[in-house]
This record gives sequence, structure tokens and C-alpha cells, in this order.
Amino acid sequence: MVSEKITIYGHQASRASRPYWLLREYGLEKGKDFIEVDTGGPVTGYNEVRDSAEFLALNPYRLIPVMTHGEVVLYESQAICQYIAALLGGPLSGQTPAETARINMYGLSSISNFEPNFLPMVFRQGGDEGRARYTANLEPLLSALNSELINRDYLIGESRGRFTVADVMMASVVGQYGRAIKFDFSPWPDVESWVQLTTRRDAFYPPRDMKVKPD
Ligand SMILES: N[C@@H](CCC(=O)N[C@@H](CS)C(=O)NCC(=O)O)C(=O)O
Repeated sequence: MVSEKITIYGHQASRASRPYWLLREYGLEKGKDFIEVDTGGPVTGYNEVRDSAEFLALNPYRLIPVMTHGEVVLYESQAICQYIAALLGGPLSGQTPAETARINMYGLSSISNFEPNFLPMVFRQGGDEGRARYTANLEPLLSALNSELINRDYLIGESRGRFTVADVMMASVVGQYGRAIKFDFSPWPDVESWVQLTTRRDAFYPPRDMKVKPD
């Protein structure tokens, strides 16, 4: 499907799960169509990759995921997902400049609005008090997302919408983290059904044995 293999640095139980989900949505297979480089972490154990000169040349910030595709080198999970969608095209990608811009908008919103409140709960930061505070922060955000999903299945497209990279990016945060912490979405029924629709797809599989750090 792609003439040159995409390489993703990062393991499934990290933000690299976002491009891996998208690659699977395109029917691409690990090893055959794309390469996964184990950069170590809490699940796979730590290794030296991230301290290597090769890796730091790709991302001087030392963070995963990183993608290489021929001469193209990208870090930031949202940028990587949007590159893959632009490269492989089809209904998962933006069909017009407006759709592409809205896809970018949801990618940015996922990491600027939702991630700073969901991720600390995954790592149980602040214990019960932290969870209450992050949940309170999320209430207006989830109400806003719910209003965007009323009468829709997906974020982008006409009528009820169609599944796109925008859903992959947003559900990688709201859906994946929300499910990991058993977040109660019931006050936001349209978000709840969208979480179910997106994260029950075959191509989505969360890092089941993700270990979370205690406080
Ligand atoms: N905004 C970045 C965040 C990247 C990031 O913080 N990655 C984490 C892993 S999910 C990381 O590399 N942390 C440092 C470490 O694990 O040593 C993205 O979405 O790609």
C-alpha cells in the first residue's frame, strides 16, 4: 500500500498507539507494511534507544512517538497521524481544505483540552482529590464535545459523519484514557456512544497491560 515502509518509534502503551491505530485502520500490518521500533517504557522495559544519537537526531526532545518515512521525519502524535492520513488518503482523511482544517482542530483540541485532564487520572496523579479536580475540569469540555456529537456518529463529514483520523486522535485521548480509568460518560450520552463506536472498532486495541504509576 505504501512503497516505502513507515517506521514508528514507540510502543503500543504510549502515545504511539495513535498512529498504530490509524495504520491498522488502513489495513496495514506491523512488520509487513510498517515497522515498530521498541523504544522501551513501563510495559516493555527500558532500553537505550531513546538515548542513542540516531534517535536524538530524529527527535531532540527525546519523546515518542517519532515517525520516519523516507526522508520525512516527524514527532508529535497528531502531526504523525495527519501525515499518514494525507499520505494514504481515502475517507479517513480530509476531503476538502475545510475538513482537513477541522481534523487538525480536533487533533489540537484533543491534546490541549482533554489530554491534560485525562492523562493525570490514568497515572492517578493527586489520588482521589486529583481525580475529582480533573473530572470537574472535564465537565464543560465534555458538554462541549457532546454538543458537537448530537445527532452524529463521528466528528467530521455530512449528516451523521464518517469515521476519520479526527476520531482516531480524539478517541485516543477521550475514549482510550476514559475507558482505562472507567470514566463515567453517562452525563454525556452522545460522547458515550461515540466512545463505544470508536473504541470498539477492530483496529483499535488498547495497551491492555499498561501499568500505571502510583502517586
Ligand atoms: N505531545 C507529544 C507528547 C509526547 C510524549 O510526551 N511522549 C511520552 C510517552 S507517551 C514520552 O516520550 N515521555 C518521555 C519518556 O517516556 O521518557 C505527542 O503527542 O507526541
